[in-house]
Amino acid sequence: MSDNTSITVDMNKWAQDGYLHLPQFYSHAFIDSIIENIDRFRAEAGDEAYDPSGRPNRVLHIHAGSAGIQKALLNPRINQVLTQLFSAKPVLWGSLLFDQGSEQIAHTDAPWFFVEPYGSMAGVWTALEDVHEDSGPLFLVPGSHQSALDVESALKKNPELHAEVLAFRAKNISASTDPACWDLSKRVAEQCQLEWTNREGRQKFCVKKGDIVIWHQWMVHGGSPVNDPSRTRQSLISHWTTNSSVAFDQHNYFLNYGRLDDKLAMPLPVQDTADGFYLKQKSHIISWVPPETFINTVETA
Ligand SMILES: O=C(O)CCC(=O)C(=O)O
Ligand SMILES: [Fe+2]
Repeated sequence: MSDNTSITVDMNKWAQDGYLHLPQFYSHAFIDSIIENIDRFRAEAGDEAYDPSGRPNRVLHIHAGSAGIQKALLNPRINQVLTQLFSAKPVLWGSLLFDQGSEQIAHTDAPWFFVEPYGSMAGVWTALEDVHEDSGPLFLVPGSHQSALDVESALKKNPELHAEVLAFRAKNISASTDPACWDLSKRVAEQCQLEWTNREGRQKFCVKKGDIVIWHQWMVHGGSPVNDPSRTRQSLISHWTTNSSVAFDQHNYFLNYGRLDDKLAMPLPVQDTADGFYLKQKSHIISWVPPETFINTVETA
């Protein structure tokens, strides 16, 4: 932990730009202790932690398999910052570890971690090393969080798909318990993705080891192209919500938009500990190929 001094965040900047870059939020010693825990996790996982060329694979929810990383993510400094941004207690939803640039297309996280009220979910990007401009830096579109997605408007651009969705909606059922509609929700997600893919106004973040970047639920963001594949871009991302947010899974988000009520809410497996709140998760080593969109998992077992 860097120190325990109190931090006051710039709420005006957060409201206007939808992100905060906090330089040297963590000391190098703190980051090095995270890296030691990552090395230990990979050593215990063995070959599975690496792709055939020997590159470290990505890890989804590494904190669930490493008590040291879990403690690091639930540290009091980030807790203090997120409590201010949310005006509520933060809950660690999940984490994502990258050894190299993600090259993830421009997207927002909100549909995959959909919570109400607006703004009660955020991503925190922690630089585990200095980011080189050719390594595929994180990019954000400042201010883009001000326009949350309107699924209905996006669907009106594809009348055939819209008609299929209206037929589903006529059934008046929850989409999360009806696997037969998941392909439809995926196609709606792909249609909605077009709203972000070519979004202009990107700002790249060639930040330093120990810096963090926090983005709002509706911030358009992604990974820039990796110009030099020999470079690493080690980063640990955590996604957060609050203990007073109401969550809905992505299928209901995409198909039952405009009528998400308590009956459709998704109970979150929130664990309440002395270090803070987190969702019960399992760690997964995932393939190197960049997924088209971030895949959300909630362990309900
Ligand atoms: O690190 C990146 O390149 C993007 C990561 C991202 O989109 C996320 O974790 O939500
Ligand atoms: Fe994302």
